[in-house]
Amino acid sequence: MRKFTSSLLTILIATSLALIPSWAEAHGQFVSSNPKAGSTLSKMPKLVWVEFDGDLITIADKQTNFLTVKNSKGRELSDGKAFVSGTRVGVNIKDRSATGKIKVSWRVVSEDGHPVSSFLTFTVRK
Ligand SMILES: [Cu+2]
Repeated sequence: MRKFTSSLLTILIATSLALIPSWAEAHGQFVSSNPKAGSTLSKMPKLVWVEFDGDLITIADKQTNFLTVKNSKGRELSDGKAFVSGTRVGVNIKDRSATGKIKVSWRVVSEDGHPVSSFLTFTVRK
């Protein structure tokens, strides 16, 4: 019964979140990323991820956590399929030829059920 109640609560929270525009607040805190924010690399990594200080909320069959990786022209470099593993959201890079300033943006649902969105940048210089 408790399990049913908590999953019902999760659905209710997620449904109400979908109706609220995203905003950045200090809920789930950014902890780390690959690549590091502000770093310079010689090649695009295969995988980009962002880590938070608590588990991200996922709901079966529904995407609640988003991560995009774009070049300076705004072209998406990932395969568009963000995946969550505990405290991390990651995405595979399909175009690893990109250079210049790369922007990693996210919108995730943090452990307390609140949406968190922000971004970081890194640079690829061959
Ligand atoms: Cu919160």
